Amino acid sequence: MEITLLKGDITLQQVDIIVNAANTSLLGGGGVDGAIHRAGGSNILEECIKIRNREGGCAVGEAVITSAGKLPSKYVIHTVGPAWNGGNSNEKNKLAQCYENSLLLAEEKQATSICFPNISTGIYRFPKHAAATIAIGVVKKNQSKSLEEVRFVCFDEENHRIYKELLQR
Ligand code: AR6
Repeated sequence: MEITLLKGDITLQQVDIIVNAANTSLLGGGGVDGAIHRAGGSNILEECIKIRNREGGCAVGEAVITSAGKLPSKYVIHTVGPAWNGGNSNEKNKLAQCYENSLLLAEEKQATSICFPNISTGIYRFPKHAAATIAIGVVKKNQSKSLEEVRFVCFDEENHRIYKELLQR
């Protein structure tokens, strides 16, 4: 399994699965969540609403999967990162769970490629260096048999620089 890094827009990625940094309502929002729903069209939201009606939404650290609508990927995994609250509210474990549970769902779908955004580092204000360390740590430990590529897609320059540095070590 190869870990790759890209600075760009996750909605443009041609991979099996892209991951969305959603919220517990699954009803969309700003940031990457807004971009994915805008580019993917209403089918994604309709599937999210069905999951919400069935399961009451998605808890922090958990992940659910829908099709990808008009996006070039096959599926979207919606995971809910923790909002940063000073670091004493289990935020680090919850963020690790987002990556772990997304990778488990990807394995269930026998996906060969997946793209992650920098979950929680935007509106939820998780410190970027700590978030990147967690994300890379979980992906490196991952035992998936199907995945050939895990791509980190950074939207902002700062995250891209941090990932570049951490992945070069
Ligand atoms: N492609 C890749 N990354 C992106 C894109 C994009 N098109 N747009 C933004 N990012 P955020 P969070 C990056 O705020 O912190 C939403 O309202 C962005 O630069 O999207 O987990 C949800 O509904 C940042 O590095 O998600 C929740 O309410 C990263 O995506 C809440 O925001 C995550 O930033 C979740 O907050």
